[in-house]
Amino acid sequence: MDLGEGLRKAISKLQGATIIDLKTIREFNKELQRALISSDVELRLVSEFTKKIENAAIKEKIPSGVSPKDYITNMVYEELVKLMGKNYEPEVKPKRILLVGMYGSGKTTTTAKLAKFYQDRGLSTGVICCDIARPAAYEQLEMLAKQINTSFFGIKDETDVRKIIKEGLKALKDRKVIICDSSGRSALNAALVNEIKSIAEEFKPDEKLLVINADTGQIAGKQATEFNNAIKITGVIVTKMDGSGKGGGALSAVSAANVNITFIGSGEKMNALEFYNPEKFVGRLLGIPDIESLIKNVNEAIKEANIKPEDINSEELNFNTFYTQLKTMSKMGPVKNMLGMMGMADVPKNVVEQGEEKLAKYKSIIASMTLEERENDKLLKEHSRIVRIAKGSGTQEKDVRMLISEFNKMKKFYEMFKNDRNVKKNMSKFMKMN
Ligand SMILES: Nc1nc2c(ncn2[C@@H]2O[C@H](COP(=O)(O)OP(=O)(O)O)[C@@H](O)[C@H]2O)c(=O)[nH]1
Ligand SMILES: [Mg+2]
Repeated sequence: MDLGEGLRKAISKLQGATIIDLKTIREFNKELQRALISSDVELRLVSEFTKKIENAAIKEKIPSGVSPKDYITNMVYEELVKLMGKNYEPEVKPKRILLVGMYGSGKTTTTAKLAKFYQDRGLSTGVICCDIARPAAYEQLEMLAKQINTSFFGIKDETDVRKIIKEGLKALKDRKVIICDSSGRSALNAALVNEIKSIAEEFKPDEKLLVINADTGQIAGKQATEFNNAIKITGVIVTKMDGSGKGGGALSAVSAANVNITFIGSGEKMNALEFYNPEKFVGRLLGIPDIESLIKNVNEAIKEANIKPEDINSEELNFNTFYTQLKTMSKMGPVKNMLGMMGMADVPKNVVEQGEEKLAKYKSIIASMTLEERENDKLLKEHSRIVRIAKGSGTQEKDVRMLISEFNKMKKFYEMFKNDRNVKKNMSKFMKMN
């Protein structure tokens, strides 16, 4: 369970609460603490954090019209945002940047992304390969550098990092921004620490950024502490935020090293680099819909799939609307994470991911229903109707039953959806944008 999941669990437990009393808050805080501690957030920080929530919840009056759940959720969100630092705005000026981190965290990719970032803003850039551990590190960075049209420096099979840096700085002396990639290990050991210290001494970087993969949980804090002890890092980059990880470990890392997140890596492509934004980050962590990226993704999907807003907006689900809904949802299927961002994390996946063939079958089954049956699904409890519909549509009884079962799943989801104010709010916002 990552941090976000733990926090979401705690928040969902509040759902039933009608009044906020000390007991409810303490129970909630216990869950919060468990989630934060299991993500290696410092104990002191955890206790400060939950104390604040307890105080605010007990002393502050909950405004009328706000449910306790929404109120506390929002408070947790705001506290986390505070904990997670400010918006990042990189200074576009000549500088040297050193990237460090574990093996596979995304250092080499990010080295090139950063070079492209500064280059796109008018500064000449160059990259140095100082990864002496991984056999193909040289070729990987060389290839990426070629791809983005930036200068590359490396010495193949050289193991003296000081020598690489010295010569690299000479070769790239006319470059405004120089970014240095370094070796990773699966665990930080004395050899790597010494190597990184040597690089930092020789390279004299203005920024020393720790690269963390978004699905790093527990150990991110320890990594940050160790790298910080070795070279005093100045910031964190969280990569692979486009994947399943939600960046839970970053909270531990920034609190352990007392630095901020700078950039977010959001894909393998060279332009998949975003400025860190705490609201967005924490929203994602907690499963609170991220309306900005949502709108963007949804708009793209809608354009692609030619979906009309009224296709989604129906609040009543019957067999008349089911087919359209199904079709819409299956068209949206390819937009990864979208439903999750909308707060619809519990949407039945197998209902959303329908094949064309199955959809066609469902269409003919629904066409064989009477008008009455389409509006009132309860009628389909009668066996004789199912037999008739199967015959009429040239399908099997089991196909009809399957359709009914998926209809019921969707219906359940619709009920939940109708009752969840967050989802509704976002949905209507999203509908207005289209
Ligand atoms: N999806 C995704 N993949 C990434 C991202 N950053 C890096 N990767 C991929 O992760 C893998 C490891 O990256 P690499 O830069 O070689 O990591 P290093 O070992 O730290 O240098 C590569 O396959 C990259 O393409 C990202 O932001 N999103
Ligand atoms: Mg690498």
